[in-house]
Order: sequence, then structure tokens, then C-alpha cells
Amino acid sequence: MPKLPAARSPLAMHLALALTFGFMPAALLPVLAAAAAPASAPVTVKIDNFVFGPAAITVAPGTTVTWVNEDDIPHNIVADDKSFRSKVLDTDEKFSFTFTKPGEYGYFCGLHPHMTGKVIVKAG
Ligand SMILES: [Cu+2]
Repeated sequence: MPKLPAARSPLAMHLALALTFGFMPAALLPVLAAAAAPASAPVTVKIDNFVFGPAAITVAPGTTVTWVNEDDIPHNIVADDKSFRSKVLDTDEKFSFTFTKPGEYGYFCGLHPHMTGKVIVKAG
């Protein structure tokens, strides 16, 4: 039976292809889902006692940052490069911005320019 090994090898190759291209993406799915998770988790910056806290945050592209004014004084948020600007926030009011492009975004309070913060957008 010299023909038998040759007749079986295409089947073996077919199985190998199915294992490589059929099962590998399924095995990678949980890894990809885990890597994408941090981008969608929202981040909050609190404003209290004339301070942004945390003053500097690092987030993945696609992250929405929400500022909450927990001070009893109005404040707003103005990007150094004018890429975002909130209205004046009274106590307990919020402002959200989604950062899509990597970079460093410094910002300040338009009413109290000594109040500053920074959002660093960096891919995982
Ligand atoms: Cu202010």
C-alpha cells in the first residue's frame, strides 16, 4: 500500500489549515476584548477647592473624561489648544469630552487660570 500515506496527507493538511485559520481567531477574541476594554471605561476628574483632581490623567484613545464641579464656586474647563471648552459649571454640574487622538491636552479654568490640569491620551 504505497499510496496510502500520500492519500492521507491532503486531509492532514486540510485539518492543519482548519486549526490554524478556523480556531486561532476564536482563541484570540478574549485577548482583543480585554485590550479594548480600558478605552471605553469613562474617567472622572473632580473639581474641588480650586483644584482639578487628579490634575494629570493618562487615558486610552476613545476615552470619555467627565469633569464634575464639586466646589461651591463656579468653574469651567478650557483646553490650552481650544480643542474643548465647557460652559461655566455650577456646583454639581458636569462636562464630558471624548479624546480620540493621542497627545497631551493641557487645560485650565477660564475663571481661575491658575487652576490647571492635563489629559495624556496614549494608546495601550
Ligand atoms: Cu475655576
